Amino acid sequence: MAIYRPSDRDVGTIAAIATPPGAGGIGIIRISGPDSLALLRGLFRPCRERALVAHRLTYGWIVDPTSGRNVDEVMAVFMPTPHSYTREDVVEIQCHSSYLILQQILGLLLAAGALPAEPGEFTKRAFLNGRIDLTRAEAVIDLLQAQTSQGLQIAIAQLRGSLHERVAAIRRELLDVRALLEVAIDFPDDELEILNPASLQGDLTAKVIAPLEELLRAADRGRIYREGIAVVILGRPNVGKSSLLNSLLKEERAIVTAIPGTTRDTIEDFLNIQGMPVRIVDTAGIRENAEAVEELGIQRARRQQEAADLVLLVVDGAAGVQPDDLALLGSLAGRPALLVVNKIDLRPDRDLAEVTALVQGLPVVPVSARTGEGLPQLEEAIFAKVTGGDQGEPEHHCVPNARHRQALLGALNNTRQLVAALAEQLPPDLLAIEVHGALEQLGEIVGETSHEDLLDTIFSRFCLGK
Ligand SMILES: Nc1nc2c(ncn2[C@@H]2O[C@H](COP(=O)(O)OP(=O)(O)O)[C@@H](O)[C@H]2O)c(=O)[nH]1
Ligand SMILES: [Mg+2]
Repeated sequence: MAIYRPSDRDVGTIAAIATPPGAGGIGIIRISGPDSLALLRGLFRPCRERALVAHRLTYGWIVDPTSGRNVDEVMAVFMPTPHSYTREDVVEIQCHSSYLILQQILGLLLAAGALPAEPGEFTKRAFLNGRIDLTRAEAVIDLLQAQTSQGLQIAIAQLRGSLHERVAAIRRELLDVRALLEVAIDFPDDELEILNPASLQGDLTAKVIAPLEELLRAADRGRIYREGIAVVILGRPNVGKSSLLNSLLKEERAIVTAIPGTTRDTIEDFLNIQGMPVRIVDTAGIRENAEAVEELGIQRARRQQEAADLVLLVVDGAAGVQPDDLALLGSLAGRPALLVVNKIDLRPDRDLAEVTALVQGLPVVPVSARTGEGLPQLEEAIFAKVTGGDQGEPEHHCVPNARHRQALLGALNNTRQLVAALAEQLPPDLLAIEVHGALEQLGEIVGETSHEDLLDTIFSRFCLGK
């Protein structure tokens, strides 16, 4: 794997439409690179002479330089390096948001020599030019994709550098240790005096191991806010699975009929439960002797069940628990699940003790998908089940993602080895290998030692113009 080296492309001038497609009030075209201002001047006719003061909007017209035709009435702004999103010369043109106008202006820019920007290329340049580290670049994507306000707060905190600062503090400690080891390697006679292994072990534990462990705990605790969870609704046909999905989403998402076997595919949507993004999936009712198409749906339901963080097993409270329900229960094989007793509006006097006894230990939640009764309790039960009662939101909203977590674990591992090696009084050049390993891992998080394919993976998740 090669360390990323900027290419010729990275120093060219790029342009893209930065606003989402469709008619709207304003559409923005963004240009970044050394030729930005020249490109703008080539097609912009400001309405006043003393125009294009840095960071000030200027009113004028975009004019096709070959035909002299007016393209659109716009506002343009020039943001010279280094005070811009990418740290390069940046121009933004605000025009009327019509697909045709945006395409025409972009076309004129490309004809004049701009390169079409790739998804995420503006943010990638901000990273390559050192304005933001990799955790902040990733926060930009998280910001755009956040499903809940908690997810958004985590992204904002990371964009403000919360994770970067913590990782940087740990790295500084390790750099000090590395410097110390280098001196010890140069002066082998005074090695013990220089290193003072006992005090070094204490420092490493307090200033490296403990903060790493804390970040890893935060990653585990905050994961559900960052990534969300998948909840799958499972049950026999006609128990009210699709009705339950619809009433949780408060919309008619899935088709509901009195005919068993209507839902043949899986249907899913997002739900916000106390800040946790929940992907909720309705499945085909599972029964024996289904015909071919329905059987395909049933197989999908089983696959969804295997991938779920939580299963809602729905039974018909009016009909009572049936042998097929118990068979489904058996197939869950100890996976996290809740038993939802639906249609309690039909049997309001129903005693649930009998059901509770049958399902041994599974939490039982009575609801009516028709009247909405019990749904708030169901949401609470879902939340309690996946958070395991630990409702604390991540402190400081600093939540490392899966990629960071991997690197933090690696760094922790190296540091533990280092402490063990110090205890065994191994020679400093061996100790230095562990320090190097830990620094390398932490460097990956902030992007100082990032490999080309890692950067490609990260920035390709962006949309165009970002
Ligand atoms: N009375 C009552 N009927 C319900 C309730 N939930 C669903 N139903 C009815 O049960 C039938 C099957 O519902 P559906 O959601 O399609 O079940 P699915 O096959 O499990 O997806 C429909 O006629 C629904 O109107 C409920 O809470 N109360
Ligand atoms: Mg259904």
